[in-house]
Amino acid sequence: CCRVQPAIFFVLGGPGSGKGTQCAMIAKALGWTPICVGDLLRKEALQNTLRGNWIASIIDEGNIVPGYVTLGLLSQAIERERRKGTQAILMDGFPRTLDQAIAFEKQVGRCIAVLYLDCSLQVMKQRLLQRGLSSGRQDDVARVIQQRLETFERQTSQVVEYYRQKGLLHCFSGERAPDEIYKEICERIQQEES
Ligand code: UP5
Repeated sequence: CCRVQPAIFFVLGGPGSGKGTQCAMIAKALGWTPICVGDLLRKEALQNTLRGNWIASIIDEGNIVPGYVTLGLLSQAIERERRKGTQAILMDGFPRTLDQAIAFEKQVGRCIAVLYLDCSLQVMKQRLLQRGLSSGRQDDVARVIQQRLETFERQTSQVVEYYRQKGLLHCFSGERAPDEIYKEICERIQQEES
């Protein structure tokens, strides 16, 4: 019952900046656990209930699901990991707003660091349009991609500033090959640990 909380790293960046790709690579290398918040929400959206349909409609407009819903799902997921004795969690794509960042701090705790993937809007858009050809994700279509990019600029950039001011932000250029980005992130994590 008395296991310590896993260390939490937030992985942020615009839609298509490579958060999921990097989380998978780092998690595999370091034995950490990735939690893709978008996946948790998409799973909920599949439930054919009022709540599920409501979440689906928000995602399909490229908007942000209210923090209390996301935090509820996240708290359960973190608790499952805590019971398993997970050492560290890579939180892929959360928090999306400043309110969510502050609510997480109050309800769950502090993150250790924030890994931010910096990518131009053009590159992100191109990647998502390309992925949309085969991903089957309903939000990987031009109209919703545009909306997701705007939502990111309007809301999530404030979160990035918040962590920059706290000195927790680690910025990486997300426009290089996945392997290069991954190596730089791992080096930075090792520096932090030593
Ligand atoms: N790719 C990746 N890295 C590359 C590289 N270095 N070079 C070239 N190509 C690269 O990658 C996207 C695509 O780019 C892939 O085809 C990949 O091969 C290629 P990925 O690693 O998936 O990027 P990622 O940043 O994870 O993109 P994703 O589309 O998953 O980001 P989103 O933030 O849009 O999606 P997410 O699943 O997190 O959220 C979806 C929706 O859920 C949100 O729009 C929102 O409506 C909702 N949501 C909330 O409301 N609250 C939350 O807290 C989280 C989500």
